Amino acid sequence: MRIESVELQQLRMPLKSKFETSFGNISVKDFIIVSIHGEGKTGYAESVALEYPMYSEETTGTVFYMLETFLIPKLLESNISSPEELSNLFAPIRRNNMAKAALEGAVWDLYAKQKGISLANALGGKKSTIDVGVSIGIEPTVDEVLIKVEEFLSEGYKKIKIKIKPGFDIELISAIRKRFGYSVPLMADANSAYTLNQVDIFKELDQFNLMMIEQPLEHDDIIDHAKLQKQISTPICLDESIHSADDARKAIELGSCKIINIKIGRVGGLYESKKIHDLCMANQIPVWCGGMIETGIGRAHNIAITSLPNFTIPGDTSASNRYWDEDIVSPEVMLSNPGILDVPTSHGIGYEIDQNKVNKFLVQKKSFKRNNSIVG
Ligand code: OSB
Ligand code: MG
Repeated sequence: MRIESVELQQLRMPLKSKFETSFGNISVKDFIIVSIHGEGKTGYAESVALEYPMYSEETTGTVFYMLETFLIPKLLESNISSPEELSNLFAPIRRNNMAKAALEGAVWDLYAKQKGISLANALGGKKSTIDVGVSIGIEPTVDEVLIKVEEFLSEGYKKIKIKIKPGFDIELISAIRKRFGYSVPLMADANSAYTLNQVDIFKELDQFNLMMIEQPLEHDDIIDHAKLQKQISTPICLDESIHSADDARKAIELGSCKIINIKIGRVGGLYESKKIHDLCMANQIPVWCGGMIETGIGRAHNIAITSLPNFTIPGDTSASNRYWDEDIVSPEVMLSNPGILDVPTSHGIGYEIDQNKVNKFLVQKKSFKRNNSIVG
């Protein structure tokens, strides 16, 4: 593949309304768009790190630093023939998965565009549509969550994910079941807010027949999760704890989870996501695609990976209007039918980037050329 230059654009985009989790609030998405040019085509991806190191240790600032200092120079001094080769190229650099994934994703889009195929096809995805769900944040009251659940159910979302934290869990889930019944595909995400000492809460949650409980315990744990899974019937799904196919293998071996949430950024890119997908498929562990409050660029990447066959559970890739008054892609990501997104068939990610809209939120911009010099 011919890669000539890379551009970073940092944006700050306000959310329609604040999104609260057990680790904190998000009201602005501070992120980076990576554009890679070659052979007259441009590949795009966005970094999913948050402004503060609340979900993981990475931030928009660390991603920018890692990209400009190490990852982009490495890419521009190498000659790769396919995106899979980035895995070895970046291996000497420890962790910083979201930074790696942002660059790798843009290379994948460029690769697909240079080949004249969709990103989904480049990854081996066969589905033409995907079923999607929605993630609902913590609200000041149970009633306010119920209003959101009602709103998103009316849009046809096929999975409702509810954020919980100690003191805002059993009563909340019970109220949702009471109001909307047991046929609603419902799950809870704790974002590491509990410890093994609180096993009784999870035993009580078992009665609500949740599809799964996501990351109840520490962000870096797979041992206590295995102990918890032995004591409860609700399947545990791991998010924060899984950073690679090797992590997934160990968690499966220990019995730490029965389901895995794959986030492209958290695991270092599309190639690693595919490896986790394949490993889980071979072990009868279903997967679904998580979200990081992405704009349409990141959503397009999520849609493409979800077209692989073992993504059998609806993910968190909701439509653009879930978080944005106006997205920066055209067309916006829209449900084609209730709870369904079409997998684009045009080249690459299948969405155009609207630079006029990008400019409205632009904070800084930097370009890098093949001879390694910063040009602007
Ligand atoms: O734990 O899945 C999570 C958002 C930011 C950080 C972590 C998580 C989330 C979400 C929202 O649940 C997913 C989305 O709608 O993009
Ligand atoms: Mg999660």
